[in-house]
Amino acid sequence: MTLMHTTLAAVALTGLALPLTAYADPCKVEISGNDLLQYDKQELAVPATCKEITVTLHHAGKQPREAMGHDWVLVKTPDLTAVDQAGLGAGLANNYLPSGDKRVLAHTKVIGGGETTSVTFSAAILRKGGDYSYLCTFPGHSALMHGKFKFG
Ligand SMILES: [Cu+2]
Repeated sequence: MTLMHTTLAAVALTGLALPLTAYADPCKVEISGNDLLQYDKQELAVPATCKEITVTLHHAGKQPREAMGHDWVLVKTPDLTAVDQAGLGAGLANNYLPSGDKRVLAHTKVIGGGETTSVTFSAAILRKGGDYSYLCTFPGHSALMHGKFKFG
């Protein structure tokens, strides 16, 4: 009888957990930046089965975007430094990104403390297992603010 009860309880708990995991869409990922030039994640990963990918960037700090702005920019890893350099002269009004630069695969705008933004892009631009990275193009940030983006 006791065993029976335990089994039923386990089934009930499992049943409860399933809908919760079902809601977590693996094609939607989140990352935060703070006032110490840090992202909270060194790596983001989405499965290659995703058709569309959404990245939500949250700025957990308090500094305004003019002083400690952050964005999230997706590039092929070999393009990281060049895109960062090209963005320097573009200015905050252009989110520190050169306009029409094909090396920029996806990007958010630059946000300040307490703000949240997101970008949704087609996964068709990515190759499964390709070498991708993300960075913050605010001047001086990318040395610390970058990470690997894994697709598939
Ligand atoms: Cu930044």
